[in-house]
Amino acid sequence: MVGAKDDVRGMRIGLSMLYCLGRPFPQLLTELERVEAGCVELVDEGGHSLNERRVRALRRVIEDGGLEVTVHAPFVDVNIASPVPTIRRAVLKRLKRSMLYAHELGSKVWVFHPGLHSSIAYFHPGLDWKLNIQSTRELLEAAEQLDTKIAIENIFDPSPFLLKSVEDFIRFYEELGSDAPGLAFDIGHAYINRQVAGFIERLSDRIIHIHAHDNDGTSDSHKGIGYGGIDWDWVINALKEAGYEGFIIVESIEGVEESVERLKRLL
Ligand SMILES: [Mn+2]
Repeated sequence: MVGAKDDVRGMRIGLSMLYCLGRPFPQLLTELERVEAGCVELVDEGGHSLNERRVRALRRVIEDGGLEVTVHAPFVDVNIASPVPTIRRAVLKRLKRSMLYAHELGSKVWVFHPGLHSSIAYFHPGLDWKLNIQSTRELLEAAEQLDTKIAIENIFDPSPFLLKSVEDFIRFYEELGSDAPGLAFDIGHAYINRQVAGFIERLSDRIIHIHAHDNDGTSDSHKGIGYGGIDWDWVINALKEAGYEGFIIVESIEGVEESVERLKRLL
């Protein structure tokens, strides 16, 4: 295991490497060497997809920098609620491999997206919801074996994702009970849904991870903190009052250094 101790309390800023996903992998390593945050979220996708060799290279940089790490699971063409059994099996296999790499990196949290409604959802009401629950249980089982914390992220409306609103998550957690993944609360997505306060008020006990990025309330533009309509003073205070302890990962794709600085000042 690499990275710092688990028992650090309070809110800590991290930086998602999403902003440099378009750059070649060696540049990710260079970028990690100069990150001004104690934690980084690696994106296991596209040109930065994890493999054994990359995990070894990343471990060296992470250890040298004394960085804490979280991992964002693959998300391209990933639908854990796919009604096609071969696809769902392939998706879960890919996700479990990602979870294993995350474990090897000493990742504190592994974040994944909920399943999506398929184009045959109309003909099989409830099937996608059921498969989403089933796959989540399977991922939880894998996570328990690795002793890894996993968190499912809220997406925004309109989109075919199964978990977007506060109400979706309340139903999801009612069905799963205590054996459930944590909530990776994405503030930018919740803002598009007009439910930032709702998530904090009604689901704060489930939030174990946070993504922070800004937008104008209509499109998921992942702007820098302060470049959209989100009232960050209010959000950070509400999270403090709710007793949130964990990472708050800047997931902007522009102005990332400034965003990290702005959030640091608010904590
Ligand atoms: Mn996010």
